[in-house]
Amino acid sequence: MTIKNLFVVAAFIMSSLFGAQAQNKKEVFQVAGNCGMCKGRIENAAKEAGATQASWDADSKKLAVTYDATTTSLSIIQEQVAMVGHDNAGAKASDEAYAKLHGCCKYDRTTAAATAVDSCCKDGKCKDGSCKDTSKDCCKNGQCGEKGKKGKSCCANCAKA
Ligand SMILES: [Cu+2]
Repeated sequence: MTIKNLFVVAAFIMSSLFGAQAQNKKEVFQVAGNCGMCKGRIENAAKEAGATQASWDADSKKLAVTYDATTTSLSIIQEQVAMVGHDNAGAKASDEAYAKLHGCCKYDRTTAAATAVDSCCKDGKCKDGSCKDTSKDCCKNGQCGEKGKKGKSCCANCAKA
């Protein structure tokens, strides 16, 4: 092996080690909420979860996020938005988180629920295989656990277990 070849090999190894490219993705999804306070809370939560841009529209109830798919995911963002009290297309807020919302932010959950789906499971599988919320007993180590049952709030489609 010549010195030149050695350099080529070394350069290839370096680029595969450090060459992880940002993968910017843009997604728009429904998030329940009412007012300007909701807007701030929703957008902050999305950014906390790694979104580089987040913009929620109070009229359409749509949240547009931009994020780097190598550092976060849509489901992580949706879980974080639910964590601060806002039901959304990918995750449902806990009753506790909803109860903590300011009075003007308490959106109508009966209609909002129609747009929200179960937070961890789709078609009997944890979304993206990346469900980290082990407090939900249908999810264990990123998969629907043996307790996953139809009727669990997080796992309505998780019928097999
Ligand atoms: Cu509000």
